[in-house]
This record gives sequence, structure tokens and C-alpha cells, in this order.
Amino acid sequence: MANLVIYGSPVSPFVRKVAGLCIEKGVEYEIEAVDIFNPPEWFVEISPARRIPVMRDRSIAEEGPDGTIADSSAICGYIEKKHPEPALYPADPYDHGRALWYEEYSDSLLAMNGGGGMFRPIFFSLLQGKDADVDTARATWSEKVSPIFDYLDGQLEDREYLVGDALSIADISVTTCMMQIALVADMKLDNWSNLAAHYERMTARDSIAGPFEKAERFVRKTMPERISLDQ
Ligand SMILES: N[C@@H](CCC(=O)N[C@@H](CS)C(=O)NCC(=O)O)C(=O)O
Repeated sequence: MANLVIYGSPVSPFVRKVAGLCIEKGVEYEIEAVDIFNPPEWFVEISPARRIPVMRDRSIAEEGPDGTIADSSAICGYIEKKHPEPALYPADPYDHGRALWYEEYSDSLLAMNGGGGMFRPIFFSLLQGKDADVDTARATWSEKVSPIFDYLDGQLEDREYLVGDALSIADISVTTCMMQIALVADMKLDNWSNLAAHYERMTARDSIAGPFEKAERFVRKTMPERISLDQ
């Protein structure tokens, strides 16, 4: 039995971010499914914001609030401290700050638009037996996501990683959030060559591909085909 439990579902980009960090570090973990839209009482007690993921470190406590941490960024920071190698946060103070910035930027703006403005109107509508709201997804893609990708593409230039010369939490966060769009739509990155190359390298990593495959299997049951974003 793994010490580390992640409550949630790999369909969440934040759960996949934590899973990706664990895999890169070789930290054993297990995911325990929680339906966030109908959470059990014990889960509400450990997730005051009613969000997934929440992590439990069983070596601290096996039940109740002790041993738990809510919020993916707090969870990743904890795992980094507990399992420092390989480091996924840069040692240089400025680079460290930059990596946290990209993590926050993707967890907030990219997740809000790619998740809230694209994944949800498509996938959640289908789950509820309605038509996919393709118009909202396409509008979000061209008006909201496109400028985010412009920014990230400019930040990357032709470097391999977003910060410094090693993989960091920044690369993992940006990619797992981008993949929320790829779960439901044919995400063409032709306009952003640096970001496209970074995305291709990142999605080839086991730490990113493995958790995504689980999400993909779940989503494809409801929508066998991805939607086109062409207007
Ligand atoms: N800042 C939080 C965000 C977590 C979050 O928004 N999770 C979504 C799933 S992707 C959720 O639990 N949503 C439940 C809801 O909107 O009611 C983190 O990084 O863990």
C-alpha cells in the first residue's frame, strides 16, 4: 500500500500534475476516486474548498484531516520537500520564483479557460445528456486561450524547458493544463512553434502520458471523437 494517496480523478489536470510530479520522482502513489460533484462527508472535511485533489500521507495519519493537504500546488511543494530528488523546483531563487509563476499562471488562467471555458462546455454538457457547447469552446479557444499560448510561446523561445535547463513544476503544470483541451478537442498548435515543440517533448514523458491515458480512456467513453476547433 502506497503511503501517498491522491483523492480525485485523473480527469482533473491538477490531479495529473501531482501524479506527474510523483512519477518523475519515483514516489509511489495511489489515486482514490472521489466524485467531486457529490462528495462524501469525510471528503468535505478534508477539502474545505470542495476541490480535488487532496493528498493524504498515510505515514502521518490514515484517516481524518491529519496527514492531508488540499490544493495541488501545496501538495507538490510538500512532496518536493519530502522527496527532494530529482529536484522539480529550481535551486536559483529567481528561477524558483519564475517556476512558481508559470505554475500559478497555468493553474489559474489556462485552467479557467482551457478547463472551464472549453473542457467543461463540451464534456460536462455531454455527460448531462445535452449537446456539446462547441460555440463556447471555439470562442474561448480563439479569444482567451490563443493569447495565453502567444505568451507561453514567447517565453519559451527555442529553449527546452520553461525555466533554466531542467524539467520543473512549470513544464508539468503548463502541459497538464494544455492537455485538458486535448482531451476534448483537436488542439492544433501550428501558430506556436516553440510551444508545440515543448508540448511534444513533454507529452512523450511517461509522467505526463501515463496519467493522461487514464483520463483519455474515461473521456472517450462519452465522446469517442474530439471536436474540431475550426470556425
Ligand atoms: N487550486 C486548486 C484547484 C483545484 C480544482 O479547481 N479542481 C477542480 C477539478 S479540476 C474541482 O475540484 N472542481 C470542483 C468544482 O468546481 O466544484 C488546485 O490546484 O488543487
